[in-house]
Parts: sequence; C-alpha cells; structure tokens
Amino acid sequence: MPHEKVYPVPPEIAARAHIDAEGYRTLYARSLQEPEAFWAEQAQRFITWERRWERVCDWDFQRAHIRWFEGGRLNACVNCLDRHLDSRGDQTALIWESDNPAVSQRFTYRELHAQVCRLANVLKNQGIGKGDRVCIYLPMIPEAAVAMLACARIGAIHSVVFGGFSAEALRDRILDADCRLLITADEGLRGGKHVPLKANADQALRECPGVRSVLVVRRSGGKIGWTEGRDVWYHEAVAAAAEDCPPESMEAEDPLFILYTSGSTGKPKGVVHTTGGYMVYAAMTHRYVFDYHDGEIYWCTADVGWVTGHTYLVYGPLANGGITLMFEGVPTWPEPDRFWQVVDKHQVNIFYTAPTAIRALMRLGDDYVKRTSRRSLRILGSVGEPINPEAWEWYYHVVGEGRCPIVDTWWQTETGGHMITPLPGATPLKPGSAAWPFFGVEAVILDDKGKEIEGPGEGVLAIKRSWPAQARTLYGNHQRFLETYFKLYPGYYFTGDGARRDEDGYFWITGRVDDVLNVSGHRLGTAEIESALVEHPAVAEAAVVGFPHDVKGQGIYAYVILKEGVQPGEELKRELSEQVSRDIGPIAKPDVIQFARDLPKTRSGKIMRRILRKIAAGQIDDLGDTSTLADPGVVEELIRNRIQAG
Ligand code: 6R9
Repeated sequence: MPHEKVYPVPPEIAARAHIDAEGYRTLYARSLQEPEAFWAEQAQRFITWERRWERVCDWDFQRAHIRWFEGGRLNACVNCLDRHLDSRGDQTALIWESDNPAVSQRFTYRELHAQVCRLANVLKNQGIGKGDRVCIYLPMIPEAAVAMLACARIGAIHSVVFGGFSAEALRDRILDADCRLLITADEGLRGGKHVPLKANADQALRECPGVRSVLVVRRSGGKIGWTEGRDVWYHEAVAAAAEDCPPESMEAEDPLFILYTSGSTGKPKGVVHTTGGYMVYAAMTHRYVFDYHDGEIYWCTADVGWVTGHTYLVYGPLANGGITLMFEGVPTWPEPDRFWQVVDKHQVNIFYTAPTAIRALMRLGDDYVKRTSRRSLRILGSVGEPINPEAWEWYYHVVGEGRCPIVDTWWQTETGGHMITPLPGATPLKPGSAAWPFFGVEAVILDDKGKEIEGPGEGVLAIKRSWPAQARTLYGNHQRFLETYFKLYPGYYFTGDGARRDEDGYFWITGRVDDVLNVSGHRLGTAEIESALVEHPAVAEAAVVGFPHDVKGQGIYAYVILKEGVQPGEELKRELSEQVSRDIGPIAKPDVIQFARDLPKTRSGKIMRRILRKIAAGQIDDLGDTSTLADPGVVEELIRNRIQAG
C-alpha cells in the first residue's frame, strides 16, 4: 500500500515562494482554459525575443506535427548569456567543482560569454555553420557547457554523447546525426580514475568519415594519439580566436540539439528539440519548480550527457541568470560525504539529484551526512526514476533535516522539461509521489483499451495536449517518432510509463511499461543489450529483463542461449559482459547472466518476457498464465538454474 503520510508546505517556504497553493490552482486552470494567452505571457516573461512570434502553437498529434511560437526569432545563447551582461555581468554564472576536492573554479557571466564567443569563432573557422551537427563527448568540465552554448550561438545543432558511452556507441550516434565536428578531451577524471575519451573517439572516428575536425580539451595531460590535420588543441584554438562573435538569428522552430535515448526496439533515438518552446519551458520550470531566487546557488548533479544536464544544468539556470554548479566527480570519492562537503563549501541552496545516488549513500549510514552542516540547503530535488518512500524519507529527514521540500520531478528526454512535479511553495508532499502536473500539462491515465480513467485509478500515463518543450521529431526519422509516441493511443502523447492517480489527484509513477530498463536512472533498451550479446560468436539467442535492485532501482538479468557445442562457464560470462561494455558502455553490463537451453515462448514463437521477469525477480510462485507456453519444461529448467539476484 502507498505511504499515507503527507508533509505540508513549510510556512517559511510558502512565504517567499514564486507560486503558492492558490497560485498553482488558478494558474493551472488558466493554463488549460486559455493556453494561447497563458503561453504567450510566459514566452514574454522568460525569454528575450528578437522578433515576436506570429502563432503561439500549432499541433496535431495525429501527424505528430508540433510547432510553438512560429515566426518568432531568438538565440538560446543570447538568452543564457548576453542579456545578463548589463545587469549581472560580474555575477558568478558557473561554479565548477573538480574531481579533486582542492580544486574549484568560478566563471562570471562575462567570462563565460567570452569563452563561448571564442569557441564559437573556432567552430566557424572550422567551417561549422547554422544547421551543422557537432558532437560533444566531454567529461563534466566547464568546456562542456561552453561547447553547448557556442553551438547554440552560431546555430549549430549539438549532440552531446555521455562520456560513459563506448567507442561503438559514440560512432553510432555520430553517424546517425551525420556530425561534422567532434569536441572531446584527452581523458576524463572521475573518482581519481581516468576515462580514455580521446582513445574512444579515435576508435569511433575510424568509421566516421564525415567528421573533419576534432577539438581536444587538455584535462588530464595523459598520453593520447594525434591525427595531424584533424586534431586541434582546444586551448590553442580558443586562445587564437577573436572574442567578438555576433549570434545567429534563429527561428523558434530551428533545432537546438539532438539527444540520443534508448527505446524499446532497435537503435537509440535521436530526440530533436527546437529553440523557442524549449527555452521558454526550461527557464519557466527551473524558476518555479526549484522556486529559484536570484543569487541562489543551485546544483544539479546530472551529467551533461543526459537531458537533465541540458535543461537543468545549463539552459534553465543560465536563462534565469542563476548560479549553476557543475561537479566533475562522484558522490563517494574521496569519501561518501562528498556531496555534503560540496554543499557546505559552496553554500548550495538547491540540490537536485537521482534516487540511485540517495539509495547508495543511505546504505553507508547517516554519519557521513551528519558530520556536515547543510544549513544552506532550502530545496531538494529528485529525478530519473521513481523514488521509493524509504529513500525519500531519508533524503527528507537526514539530508534536509525536515526543512527542505523535495520536488520529485517526473519527465523524460522527450518532454524537454518537468511534467509532473510538486512546487515547493504550493504542494503538500507525499513521499514517493511526483504529485501534480505542471502548468499547461494535461496528464491522463489510460486503461488497457486506451480509454481515459477519470479520478483515481491505474494505467498508462499519457499527455493529452502539446507543451512548448515537447520533442518535435526523431532525427531523420519522423515515421518512427509518430509510431513510437502517437500510434498506440491516437490523440495522445504516450509516455511509456505506467502511473496511478490517487483520490487527491497525486500521480504515482510505477515505471516503464515497455521494454526499457531504468538502471541507476539511465534508460537502456533491452533490445540494445540483447543485440550486443548475440554479436558474440558463442551466443545463439538472448533475452534481457529487469529485476528489482536495492541501489540501481533496476538491475539487468540476461538469459543467454549458447550455440551448439559451446561450453558455458565463468570466463564466457566475463567475455559477454565485456562485449556489452564495448558495444554500449559499462552502465549496460548485465548484473546476472544465466545460460539456458531455451527461452519460454508462445506457440507462435514470441518470447514470454513476463515469465522471464518473474523468474529474475524470484517470484516463481506467481508466474501467471502459462497455458500458452509451447514447452512448459523450459520454464521449470529456468527456475531450477535460476541465479539469485539483487
Ligand atoms: C529526466 C529523465 C525518462 C524515464 C521516464 C521514467 C523515469 C524520470 C522520474 C521517473 C518516476 C520520476 N523517470 N523521472 N520515474 N519518477 N521523478 O530521467 O529522462 O533519461 O529520458 O528517462 O525515467 O520512467 O520515462 P530520461
């Protein structure tokens, strides 16, 4: 049964909040009743336009046709930097905390602007212009934010690839987006360990003839390979470039970035976000959901390789003239109190992280938290996966000492920004619930026939109307966009998540209903992991499912059928794990590999994943209907050889 505890809004939070309970109710009602007027006001308030739009919105889910603020012109980089120079040019924009606890750095708006302009000129000198795709494969260093903003300044489309992805995964993403230039670093540094980014990039680029130049940031100073005529040191190029770079004037619907994410089938999808609607929504949600006030220190721990790092580390906070903190390291190094040390060192007011980090730290005990002050904290946030009530309570009571509201923000790469979330000054909190829809978001729950459930109930989560930061397409594949999100439930955006709504209208996200896993907050398609496994010469077939995992949320359980005559063994398991790591990245390594003679299939040959999930979770007394199985003996054997997981 769900947790029935409710935490009221603390009066001191409500007193200074941008939005209080009454404000939420009236503004939410208005956002649905008069959407055009509502969004025109927000667009005016949060973004500086060169030219006003002609039409607020124009969308049709039947065709997956989505347009916001058409006719309007703006530049995302100008909105993040230039427009703040007069009022706060000497205020800190970015605080960088390096992996090494002794090293941090601050950049004012003026300094960041200068860096971005120089790099933008470097890009132009390399032949990059409006509409060209630039791949960014960097660790969590200031240059990552600079690179994104430099692309935005000249109208190039960035595609950031998470530094934990392998050479093969990088190659696939570069090829899919047909990138022209790559920005990387010699090595990344995390928890004292070196990540061979340049070596991965060199390997990837062997098969990417479209990439003509590579800018290399010197981070570790480690030894790397060098391709003359292609590779350029970032610091040398930037030092030689001019500081004056007029921004490109962009249409509201010009693409700002592509970001790859896993789906239930096939290759990762290149989710495309455009400029105007995304920026309005990024700025507005950052302001209201974190109740951000000028001068506050805001820290989002997400990597720039994920959408959270795009919207809530870079674009949202900088559009609001805020102070954003970027952390290069990991929560447990040099000791498991690192997060809280950083909070004290930089006097962080708003802290936004993932449940997997909370659970990992919770296990290590309260002492690491309690030896720090954390008095500066005002608001806490959670994102990436459902937060279990136990972890929520620990975050609230131990980390926040019962003072700080937790905003549990439900959203996706495809939604561009927060969709269902509490607002600190408006929403009484229920541990484990993402609470209510944000302004303009009409969230519905559909039953198995695709009909809307009114009032309390459980089903799949869908969105009934467009919002400004909605993804517009999948790069180069609008048909797949249409089929993935708009076909199954016509007239709705289908989220891929299940949810329950309670009698108070609170949403409780129950997790993915498709074949997408959420491992430590990272989305991974089971199909991708399966295709990595079958690439190994010993493997005939593979099926991958998730199982409940104490820290990761979900773990990866792989059933592997070997080819005739191949001997199973621990060495082979290691090889298979390596294969997955090479193909996708270390985050996709299976927690468990079980060799099997066969998989449970229906008579028509379809794998019964439902049964595989039950076996992986150890729920063997509760397999459900097995009457359609072609060979019941297969299931008995799988159960006998089951590996205890979790
Ligand atoms: C922002 C982000 C999206 C998937 C989403 C859902 C899960 C994210 C959540 C949550 C429950 C939350 N998810 N936030 N589930 N409560 N607060 O994580 O984007 O990487 O695309 O993942 O993550 O399953 O569908 P992305």
